[in-house]
Amino acid sequence: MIQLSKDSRLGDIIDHPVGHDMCYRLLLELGLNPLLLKNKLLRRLRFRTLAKFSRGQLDDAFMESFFRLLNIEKERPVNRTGEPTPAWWKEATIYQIYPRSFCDSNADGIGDLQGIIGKLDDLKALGVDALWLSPIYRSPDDDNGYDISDYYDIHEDFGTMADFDELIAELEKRDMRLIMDMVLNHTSDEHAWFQEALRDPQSPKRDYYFLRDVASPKRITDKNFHAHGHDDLSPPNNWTSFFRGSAWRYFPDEELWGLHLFSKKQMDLNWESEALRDEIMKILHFWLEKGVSGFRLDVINYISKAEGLPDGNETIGAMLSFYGIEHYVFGAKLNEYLRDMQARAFTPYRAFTVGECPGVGREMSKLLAGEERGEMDLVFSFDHLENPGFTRWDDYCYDLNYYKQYMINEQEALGSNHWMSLFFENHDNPRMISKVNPDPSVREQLGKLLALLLFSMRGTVFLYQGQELGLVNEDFRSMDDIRDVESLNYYQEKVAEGKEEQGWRDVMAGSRDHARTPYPWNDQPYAGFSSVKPWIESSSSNRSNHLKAQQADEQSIWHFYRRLIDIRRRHKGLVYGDVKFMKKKKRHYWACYRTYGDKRYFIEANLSDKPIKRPTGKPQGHLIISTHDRHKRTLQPYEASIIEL
Ligand code: ISL
Ligand code: CA
Repeated sequence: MIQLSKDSRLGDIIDHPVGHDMCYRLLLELGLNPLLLKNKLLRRLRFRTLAKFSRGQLDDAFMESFFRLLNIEKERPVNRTGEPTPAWWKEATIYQIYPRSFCDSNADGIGDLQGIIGKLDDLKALGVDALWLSPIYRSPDDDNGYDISDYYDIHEDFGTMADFDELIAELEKRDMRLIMDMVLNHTSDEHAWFQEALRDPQSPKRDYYFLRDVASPKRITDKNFHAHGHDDLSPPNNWTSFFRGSAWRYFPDEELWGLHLFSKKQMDLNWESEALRDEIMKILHFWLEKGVSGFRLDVINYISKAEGLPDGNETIGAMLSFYGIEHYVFGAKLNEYLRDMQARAFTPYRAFTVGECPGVGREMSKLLAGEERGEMDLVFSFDHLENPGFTRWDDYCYDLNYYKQYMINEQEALGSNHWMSLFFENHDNPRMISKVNPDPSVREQLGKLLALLLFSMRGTVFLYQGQELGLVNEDFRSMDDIRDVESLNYYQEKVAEGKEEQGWRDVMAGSRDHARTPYPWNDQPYAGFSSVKPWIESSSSNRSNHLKAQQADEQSIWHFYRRLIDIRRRHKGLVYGDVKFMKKKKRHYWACYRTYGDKRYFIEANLSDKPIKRPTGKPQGHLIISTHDRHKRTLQPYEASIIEL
């Protein structure tokens, strides 16, 4: 295997899986079109020539970090041809529930397990096959359950283990499955392991975390660190947290630094520890024994950190606004750790796994979830959620033409041994309709278009609660309405920089709370979510689009989703069929064929809010589903349909 270096041609770098995905991200970050990766002239350039034009940005230190990251990975993905192997999770529609905000059964303003159990018939009526629950384990809720303090117990706000067992049984009765959210990159600082590790220098648990003593010579580069009042001390390296500030928290009593990539109460676990990995296997077995069908693995690509925890590169840090990421985004032992879990926990139970992998793109996903790899089944990657040049905090209108280009790129480059996760929403992102076009008069049309685009591609569809109602972003009035630790910290940082107004605008654009407000069930107070004031409140526009009204209206977004799920169940060609896009360059026009055995489908859509001419004339065939009931020569704004040929 050749080592890549600054003398390599860009083409060779792009043909490397990590090189490809990193260059893709880099272009997005720079606001450039990722299609550039296919440019023949560019592919022939040597990296150092490119670096020369970067006005010193891509300096030697940058190149060293960049190529170190690339050269860790020695393997190349393989693309198989032929038909994909059938699997239940490829055909399934998986529905994500954010338990705090789904349904409150005991009038404390917080959603819970009995609330979910009471609504299973509605979910069955929609047609979903499996539920993915955001974490329901014991937690002090610094990050709403993504900070687990006991992996073997249910959060008291959500109920008891008996409620959980009842949920499993009720799901089984309805032929539905359960997928648990498993957070293994970090635990809460209140977890017994961490408490013991902190208190007792002799404890083997000390090795479960990254705890370092004060006598570290390195200086922090993060300007906000000083705002936290540790002026005289320096953390072990310059890594920063995704939730702002240094990634190191100082424990004054013990004179120790602890690493946390997320909030300061989410302490990173050290996977080098074999004893820790054994504990993790036990946890996985415990839930598999209870009858769960699989796991969504939280930030699983971050679990392998570079030896010695070296400083992050300044250029990469400045570019991504996170320092140190190159030292854990795709660590040297990641594949090994995943295979270990697969062999010891998932395979024996035939469990399904989807790994949440921020920063991982198409080619790295093939290494993490290729059928022959023995690691995971699926990956969530996020390169499609924002347009090039924008981040989640930016207030802009998402151009669906980028999504089209992204999907063409993905669907045409995957082998039959690869499978894609299809999603627009989750608990970490604003609502997709609002991102694309916040005009309330197009909400229904646009909601249906997005639904049809999801269900007509090759991959597994994941829905997030409320997406099937076409919910939109909230009109929060002030920071008092915001609950999320990420938004709160982000805003604090802006205030400290004297950019209060900017902070509020950014939070309104990107806050994760937009997706975390109560599910609207009916026209009762609080939309039937609870009989008391909920822990976070939603706007009247979302409350009025409640489930009950949509179930009563055959034309609603909810019925449109219900029909799509049903169609996908009856037409396996829409799941497994080969994908071929047409008229790729025609702006706003989406057209593709799906072929499976002797079945053929044509999917056509208008991605814009203006009518466009059908380039091919009116398609012939049997209309399976359409956002508009009559086919005309022009495609109406956001019109979309599936035709069986
Ligand atoms: O980009 C992000 C932070 O800047 C978020 O979208 C998110 O933190 C990231 O994708 C990782 O998400 C997962 O792990 C976090 C948790 O807060 C998220 O809710 C979870 O989905 C830490 O456990
Ligand atoms: Ca409750």
